[in-house]
Amino acid sequence: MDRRQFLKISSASMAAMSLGGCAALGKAVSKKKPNIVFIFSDDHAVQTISAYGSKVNTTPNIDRIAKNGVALDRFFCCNSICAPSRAAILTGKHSHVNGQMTNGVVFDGEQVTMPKLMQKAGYQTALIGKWHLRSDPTGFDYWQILPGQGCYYSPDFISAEGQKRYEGYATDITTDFALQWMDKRDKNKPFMLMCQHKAPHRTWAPAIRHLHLYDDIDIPEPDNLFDDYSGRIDALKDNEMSIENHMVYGYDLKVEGCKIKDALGRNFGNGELSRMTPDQLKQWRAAYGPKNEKFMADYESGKLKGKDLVRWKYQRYAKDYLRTIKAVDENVGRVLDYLEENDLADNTIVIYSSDQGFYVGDHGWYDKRWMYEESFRMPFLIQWPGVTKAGKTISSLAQNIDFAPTFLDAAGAEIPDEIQGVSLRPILDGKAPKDWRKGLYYHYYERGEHHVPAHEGVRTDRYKLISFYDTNQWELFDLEKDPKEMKSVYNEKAYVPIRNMLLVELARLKKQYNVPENLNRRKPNVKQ
Ligand code: SGN
Ligand code: CA
Repeated sequence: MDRRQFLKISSASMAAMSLGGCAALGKAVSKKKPNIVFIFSDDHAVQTISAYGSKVNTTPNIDRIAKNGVALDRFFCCNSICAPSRAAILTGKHSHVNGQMTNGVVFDGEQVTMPKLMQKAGYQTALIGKWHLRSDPTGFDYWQILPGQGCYYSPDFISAEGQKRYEGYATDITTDFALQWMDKRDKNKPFMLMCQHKAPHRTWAPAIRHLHLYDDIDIPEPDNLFDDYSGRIDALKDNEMSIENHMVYGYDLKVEGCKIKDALGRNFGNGELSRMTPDQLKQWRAAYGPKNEKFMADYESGKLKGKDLVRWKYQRYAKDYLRTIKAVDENVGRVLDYLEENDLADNTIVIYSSDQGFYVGDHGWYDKRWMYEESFRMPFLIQWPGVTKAGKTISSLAQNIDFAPTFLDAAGAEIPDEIQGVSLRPILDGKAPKDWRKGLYYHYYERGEHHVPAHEGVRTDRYKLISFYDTNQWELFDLEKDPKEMKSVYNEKAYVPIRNMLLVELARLKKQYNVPENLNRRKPNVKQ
């Protein structure tokens, strides 16, 4: 749709905006439709946000959203990988329905999506930053996206006019574009802005101003950094995402020129360096160079080996990951300040979230994909003037398919029946309705990078059942007794009733969401 067509449709729907639509805003302080600012990052683990009790860093600006509004602490994705999570957000549907089951396929932007419905409801829509869905964005009046995964330094952006490189740091530039768009938008219409950062995605390249952050401290290690994977399925041992074995020295760990290979025989360098200005490169080398020299000396003399070497890698990785989060947090602050300074805060819903969680040494890993809590959970902090009760934590089960219906609800628009998620509005005051959902469905389909097997499962308030169907293996976790999921109780006699209850719930959810039998199976299911 071109801009003229959009204006026609949006002005028609504005004219059609009924009193009923406004009434749907309920207790909202303003009679005007609220704006929505959706700040979204890539791979940001809940355990690295202080509003969720992080032990490793503080995020004062992200926390502002939780203080002004609420944090949901049982918010999950339906498929813990980038493009599928983004597609679920845009469509309000599970991966098998919206077609984005893996990162490898092109998103079908012709289907009904929330941004298009928001336009119909009279909203101006903008998307800035990481997109990763391979097709051009649809349903946005303005878009400016990173190609593919995007880069941290001197990033290229693609807009309707073509591709252009910008000097600077991606997290800052993405926010610059977002603020510029808010300045130049049509001030007579409500708006939805999706501001989507590349950070803190691999290769965790910090901004120059943060290169020395955390230099003088040790980041606390998770208790299960040295997980031996006993008591769970065999596939855990076969992962290719461990800090010990699968970090590339030159690439992930930023030991420039390092020839040591990882367990997969890799020893390439980091492409960000070739995108830096001479001055940035000088500062980068001044920060990493002396530390890398010490590392090489300790490694070559045999002083750094075994668990100490893993610990060194963990520190290098965790510090860089947290440094990139520092820039995200600062930029969240810039957006919040902008809204406050421009009298928009009282009528704007602000959300901070990320496409999935991440392992920050938990289970000895980096990356995501598994249905275990650290990558299954997503941060979700929301301030919604007149709806959220300041400072509350909400523990009702919620999922990324709920974004679309929540936004449509806020806009006073109809939520089409085909949307599988539900509006979160009824739980945002902390009092969940009695019939609120009791189980969530999850399905990861890929069988590729990082060697995580395909699996599906169900999570309730307390339990999680996972089916690794390629090998017909199951896991069951009692999250109250074993929050870190270190031992499956699937085969324990005491858990047979729970197991049966979860099997029924899984079947019920699959029926509810129209999951075809044997979906993604290589061979027909064998009953266990
Ligand atoms: C890249 C990363 C992987 C990551 C996938 C998916 N490798 O391939 O570590 O799991 O993206 O991430 S990298 O060397 O290119 O960084 S996702 O967030 O886009 O789904
Ligand atoms: Ca991601």
